[in-house]
Amino acid sequence: MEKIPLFLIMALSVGHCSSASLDSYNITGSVDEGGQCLCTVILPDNTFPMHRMESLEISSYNLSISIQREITKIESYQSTLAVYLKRLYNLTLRVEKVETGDVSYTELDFTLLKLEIKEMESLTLQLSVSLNGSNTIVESLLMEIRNISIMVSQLESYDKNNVLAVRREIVLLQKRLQDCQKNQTIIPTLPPVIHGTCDHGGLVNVTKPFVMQLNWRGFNYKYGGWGRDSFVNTSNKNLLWVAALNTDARMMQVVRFHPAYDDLLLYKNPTDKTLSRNYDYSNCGQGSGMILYNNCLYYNCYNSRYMCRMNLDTNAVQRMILPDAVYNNRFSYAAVTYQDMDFAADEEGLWVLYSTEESAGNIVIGKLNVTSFAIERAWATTQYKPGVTNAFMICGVMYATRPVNTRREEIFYMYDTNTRREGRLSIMVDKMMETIQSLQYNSNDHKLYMYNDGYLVTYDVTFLPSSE
Ligand SMILES: *[C@@H]1O[C@H](CO)[C@@H](O)[C@H](O)[C@H]1NC(C)=O
Ligand SMILES: *[C@@H]1O[C@H](CO)[C@@H](O)[C@H](O)[C@H]1NC(C)=O
Ligand SMILES: *[C@@H]1O[C@H](CO)[C@@H](O)[C@H](O)[C@H]1NC(C)=O
Ligand SMILES: *[C@@H]1O[C@H](CO)[C@@H](O)[C@H](O)[C@H]1NC(C)=O
Ligand SMILES: *[C@@H]1O[C@H](CO)[C@@H](O)[C@H](O)[C@H]1NC(C)=O
Ligand SMILES: *[C@@H]1O[C@H](CO)[C@@H](O)[C@H](O)[C@H]1NC(C)=O
Ligand SMILES: *[C@@H]1O[C@H](CO)[C@@H](O)[C@H](O)[C@H]1NC(C)=O
Ligand SMILES: *[C@@H]1O[C@H](CO)[C@@H](O)[C@H](O)[C@H]1NC(C)=O
Ligand SMILES: *[C@@H]1O[C@H](CO)[C@@H](O)[C@H](O)[C@H]1NC(C)=O
Ligand SMILES: [Ca+2]
Repeated sequence: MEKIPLFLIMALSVGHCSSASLDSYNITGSVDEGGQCLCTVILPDNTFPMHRMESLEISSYNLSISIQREITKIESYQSTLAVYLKRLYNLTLRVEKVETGDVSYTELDFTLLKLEIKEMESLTLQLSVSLNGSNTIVESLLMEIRNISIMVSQLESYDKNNVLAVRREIVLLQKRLQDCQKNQTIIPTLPPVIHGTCDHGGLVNVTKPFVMQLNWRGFNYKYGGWGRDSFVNTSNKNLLWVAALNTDARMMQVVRFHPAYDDLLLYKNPTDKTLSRNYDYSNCGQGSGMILYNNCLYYNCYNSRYMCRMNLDTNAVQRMILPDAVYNNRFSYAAVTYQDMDFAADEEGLWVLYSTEESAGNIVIGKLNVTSFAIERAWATTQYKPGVTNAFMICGVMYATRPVNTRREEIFYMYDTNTRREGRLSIMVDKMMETIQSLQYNSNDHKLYMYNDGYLVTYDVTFLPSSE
């Protein structure tokens, strides 16, 4: 019996096993004929795969080291990611600001934004490569960065058409204007005419166009009108309105106002008035013949023979039928749609230029009584309305334009309501874009306001002296 532990120790030393596993071995003892004590130990597997176990241990150790390494890697990625996300958020905020027009953007801003986006993109790409592209967070990050990059490019290309280009144009034009003013001190000019009066001999010329800017809704909004309050004694000479029609070239749904000229230039401090209410479009406007007169916006009510008048203070909209007037694009102007009614204002009051079936499409000049909001007198001209591109009134005289070519327009026709006489004349008007969507005169500054395929343009008019 004394030998048993020896056997056991030997067996165990082979297996390098701990004593805890003793129970699992079948040990039987017996005494043979010679009185020797025999002990048999049956091991379930006498060749325990020690080498495999060892290699397993090493692998496991190797694995735990590499996992540890991956974990520290991921931790560092996560902190990098957090930084990136913060920067992305910052970028997004700034792009949004640029997009909503809260800031006046410059070329520098764009260059900076683009540089930063590029840097972020390359860093994130590196991250993605080292993570072997299997990380969804990094993938979505990359996608967001690419989205932002696309957005900035779009904004920039949009801007190229717009503010930057127009601003450069404005600077050039302003310089030319200054030059011109300097030269004018030498060249004798026509005597000045007091604004708001008719103490002159009629229209003789208009200046080169002065481009203000692109309308606030963008390049695609080619249709509409803009200007200031055209009432001689207006209480708000600084207020500017811009009515860009929807892209259907028909509906005026929203009108924007700026309190001053600088605000308009920088797209600042806008007030928008929406004319539709809960899918009711009846108070919306139709065509680009609208005008602001004595704090009221006058326009053709949508899809109707009615004239609309919205009070800017109360937002109340009054409607009045324009008897016999055709509407819904029956006799609009050449190259523009739905301008069946063209409102005009001058030193003598408010007018509406329209056509009737009886007039066979020729222009009818109606004088509006703003108290009763009705036509108090009308004059029939012999000028076919679709044969002219637009018209405006100065001192009771209607002037109409027609195209010479894509860059030039001619004021070629006039009708004097004071004498009931019509006549021909030829005053050339340079234009920036091809189509005149709206053209009206403002007696407070002797300017013509033109909406030229989305661009806001003004001209100064010159009059003959009254002695002539
Ligand atoms: C040990 O072996 C005997 C005979 O070989 C068998 O009867 C017995 O059940 C075994 N005991 C264990 C715990 O395996
Ligand atoms: C464990 O890591 C060492 C050193 O990196 C290497 O030599 C060995 O082959 C690895 N063993 C296994 C099983 O991966
Ligand atoms: C965005 O980052 C710029 C410069 O790093 C910093 O001046 C600005 O305050 C940040 N804006 C926000 C909203 O975190
Ligand atoms: C990335 O995965 C490929 C196979 O999908 C592999 O060959 C390559 O070694 C991996 N790279 C890294 C850095 O893990
Ligand atoms: C990226 O833009 C696409 C389409 O403009 C949009 O479907 C996607 O959700 C945007 N992805 C992110 C991460 O903003
Ligand atoms: C003004 O006069 C100068 C010299 O007389 C001339 O070079 C320049 O072109 C003129 N500018 C304009 C706008 O007429
Ligand atoms: C009218 O004005 C334009 C632009 O200022 C000028 O070039 C032209 O000579 C003027 N025409 C007349 C008849 O004064
Ligand atoms: C404008 O005001 C002046 C003086 O207050 C007045 O004589 C004139 O009739 C007014 N014009 C209009 C169109 O109301
Ligand atoms: C304008 O209408 C009002 C109210 O109907 C009337 O009292 C006034 O005489 C009209 N004015 C003219 C010039 O007809
Ligand atoms: Ca007009």
